Amino acid sequence: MRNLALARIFSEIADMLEIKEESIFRISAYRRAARAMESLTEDVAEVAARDDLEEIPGVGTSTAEKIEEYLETGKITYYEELRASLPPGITTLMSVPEVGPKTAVLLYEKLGVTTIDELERAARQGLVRTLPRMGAKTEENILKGIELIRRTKERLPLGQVLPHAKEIEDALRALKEVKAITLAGSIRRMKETIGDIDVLVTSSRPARVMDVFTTLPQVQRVLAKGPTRSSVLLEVGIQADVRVVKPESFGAALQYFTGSKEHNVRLREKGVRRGLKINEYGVFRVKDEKRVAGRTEEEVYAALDLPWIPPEIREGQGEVELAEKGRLPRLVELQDIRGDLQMHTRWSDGSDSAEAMARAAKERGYEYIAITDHSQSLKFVGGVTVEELREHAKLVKQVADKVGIAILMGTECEVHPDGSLDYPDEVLKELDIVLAAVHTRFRMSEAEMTKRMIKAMENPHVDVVAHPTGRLLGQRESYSVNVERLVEAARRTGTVLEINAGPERLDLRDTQARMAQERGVKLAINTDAHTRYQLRYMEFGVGTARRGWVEKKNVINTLPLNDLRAFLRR
Ligand code: DGT
Ligand code: CA
Ligand code: CA
Ligand code: ZN
Repeated sequence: MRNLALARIFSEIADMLEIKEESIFRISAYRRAARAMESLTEDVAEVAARDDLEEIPGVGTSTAEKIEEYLETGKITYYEELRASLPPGITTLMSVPEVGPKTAVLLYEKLGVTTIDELERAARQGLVRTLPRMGAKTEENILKGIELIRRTKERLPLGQVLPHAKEIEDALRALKEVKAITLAGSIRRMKETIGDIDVLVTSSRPARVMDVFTTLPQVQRVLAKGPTRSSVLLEVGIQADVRVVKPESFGAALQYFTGSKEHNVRLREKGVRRGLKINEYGVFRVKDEKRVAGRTEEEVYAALDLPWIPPEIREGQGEVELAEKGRLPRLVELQDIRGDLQMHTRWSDGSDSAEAMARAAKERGYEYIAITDHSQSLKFVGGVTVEELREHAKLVKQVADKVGIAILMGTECEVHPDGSLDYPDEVLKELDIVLAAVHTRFRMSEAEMTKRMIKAMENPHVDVVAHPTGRLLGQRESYSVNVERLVEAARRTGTVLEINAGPERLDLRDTQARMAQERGVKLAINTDAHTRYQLRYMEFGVGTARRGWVEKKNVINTLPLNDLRAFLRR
């Protein structure tokens, strides 16, 4: 799929136009196009083949032409020309959080910096602070930003990797020589970032599988090719490994290569105590090497007197002990989700109408949704005024009737630095659901931020705290906040904490969600969709919840509508 490559190009074009101080309309058109490419669920080449590019929200005539040029020729002339007109490396510098277009140009012109390594050196030597408008604080933030991209560079967010992994899986499954195929490794465990893609196959002709795999169009470079195992580097910048195993070993291999290492160590220890050896080929009796299991994963666990353990909790965090006692939690499943309680429309910064969102939600089989646009002070994302909010509430009723889905009228209400909310109580009172969130003034001390958020939770109209820590994977650390104290306050005030399913958020993260559940806090799993396509992010939120051992009974958007309404009214 070329979608992500195009997203990257459009966002780089926007960066370059920003450097050139072009009109903000053109810049935001490219940013919108980049976002559209990122969230498009089908292959952009297929949309182009139907001649429907301009139907994609966020794609206009000019960007559609560029997409076609790219699909036909593999490049975009306009992009190449822009690049050639700027000093080298400027957009690379802009990939560092804290470095905007003006700063990038300044760094290049005054310090001759063109790479991230050079930028790091200059910052360490204290040269950055000597530039106009910069100080020691900016310099320190630049170094932190560099460290952040270094740390996350070799791993990619699950949401970015999974579509590519599924493409490979589908391409190989289509071969008549392939009998069984599954994704293993951290993808199967739904970890928030992925180091590489692991695929397992059983096949009558391994050599054919290897040939097809190593010549897939997504492959940039073949790293290793063998008779039953190959590794490639994909265009998106991640490695993929495919292994062909024997049918009698498929379950054992799946168990082994799903990991985690820590989980596997626990199992092997358990095996040793029973005179069993466990490896990727099967489970064997030590005394006579007899194979006792291997064809299915269930068999492997059963050989150890264990029930099958869901991949998401195979992290060596107590799951084996619980399985021994037969007390594994009943983890929430995607099918349990009856609605999505955070989404944005064109009324603030979303790309679709409330009706389009409602229709897409209904198609997913949801019983209800909440429309939660941004509140009035967030002008940069089209925050909704009180008058507009009341108007929207009326419109939402009509949309609900027309589409045939229940719609809760809500808001994602900004929490001011002093902990007060962005709408007065009498307005909040009229809404079906109030999400409170922080999008401004991130740089408070931990004590101040914690106080700010707890104050918001103490408002009786606040039902949910959205993306409680504010982190953006690989882009921004969470703001300083004491999550334990948030959880404690949530329990005390009966406030629900969100697991935001956006692949760059996943916030609360797995371990925090687990702590919240243990301390008696209810959770909501919401996509925060800004286009109708992003409703599919629910999968990542559910994956994160499962990794946090979260049970259905603790997730409010698994409740039938009436129970949910009663819960929100309490
Ligand atoms: P990743 O790729 O870093 O996101 O994480 P994984 O878990 O996919 O790790 P990966 O790809 O290195 O290996 C896949 C699985 O194979 C891993 O979860 C457990 C198993 N595995 C790999 N190497 C070892 C090892 O040295 N010992 C054991 N027990 N298991 C291993
Ligand atoms: Ca892996
Ligand atoms: Ca691997
Ligand atoms: Zn938001």
